[in-house]
Amino acid sequence: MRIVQEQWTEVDGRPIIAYTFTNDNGMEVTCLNYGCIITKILAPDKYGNYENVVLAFNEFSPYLTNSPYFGAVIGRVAGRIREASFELNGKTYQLHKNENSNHLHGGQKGFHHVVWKAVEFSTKEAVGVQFSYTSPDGEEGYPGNVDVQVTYTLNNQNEFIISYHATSDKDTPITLTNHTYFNLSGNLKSDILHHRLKIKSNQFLELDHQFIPTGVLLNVENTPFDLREGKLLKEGIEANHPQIALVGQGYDHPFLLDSRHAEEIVLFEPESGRTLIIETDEPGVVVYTGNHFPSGMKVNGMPSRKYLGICLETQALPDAVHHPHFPSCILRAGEVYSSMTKYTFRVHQA
Ligand code: G6D
Repeated sequence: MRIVQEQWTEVDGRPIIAYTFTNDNGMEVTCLNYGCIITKILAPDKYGNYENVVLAFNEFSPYLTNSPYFGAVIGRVAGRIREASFELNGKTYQLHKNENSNHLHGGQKGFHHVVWKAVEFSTKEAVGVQFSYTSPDGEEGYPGNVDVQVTYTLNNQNEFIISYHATSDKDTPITLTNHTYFNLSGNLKSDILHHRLKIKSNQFLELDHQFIPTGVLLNVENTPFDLREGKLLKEGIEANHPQIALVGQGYDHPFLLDSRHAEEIVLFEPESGRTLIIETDEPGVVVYTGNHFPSGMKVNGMPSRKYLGICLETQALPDAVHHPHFPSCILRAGEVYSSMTKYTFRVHQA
């Protein structure tokens, strides 16, 4: 087990450090104390080649401006909040409108733009870093002083675990996730169209033209959203379905998970044999197939294009503050928000 620190730059006079942890098999994770951004995961293919399986920038400055949230923690509330406002305990709160009239991914200064305090740790079995931040009362319009910890842990079973913990001195909505884009081909040898995705989910959320849940839960049966037996992403992305077309011919949808910690999400890339198993205690996962990237962007040093990576954002359902029939995202004052997602990297022959 090894941890290496490297200072990349400074933001507001604070050092931005890259932490690279390596397990005894050679699997490697690199992350920044800026936005808890994961910039690299080296995972083996079926021939034992370790290659990067996540989208990132090769330099820091794009993370300050036009990042599509590559690798970042998302909060206070992941997803969109309609009209950037919500009512809680009889009071209406107005959030930062950072996408038209709506609030997206925690706002202008969401957790992806925060310099986090970092404390690394290493044992015989695991290595990692604990990030922490106190979001002050009123930040981006949210109530409560919220203490957040995000812990990244890599062990020798090639499991990468993200755990989240938060407390607040006032009732407040909170939905944390990680916005890493995976591409298991390794070093972006291809896009994700020939990846296979399996999700144990019978229902997904209908979106409106602003990509915000309408509140309607749709059955996956006989639709491109039926991933229960696994599906080639190309087949789903190219399907003729109004919800696929709505978001730019792809997925950008929340799925309700039917199980917890039972291989509920499996992504497979046949050429490399890389398999990513995602298990979580969250009720949902937002699947985003990179249908929109800012033009002129370089990803891992290459010109960006559609479908270069897939996000599997395990989380509570977006816009839950406006849908009482969704699992609640309200953290009560004095209670504890706790969430964990495990990413297990394996190899399988096709
Ligand atoms: C687009 O609608 C999608 C979001 O789901 C995604 O998180 C973002 O791009 C990066 O806005």
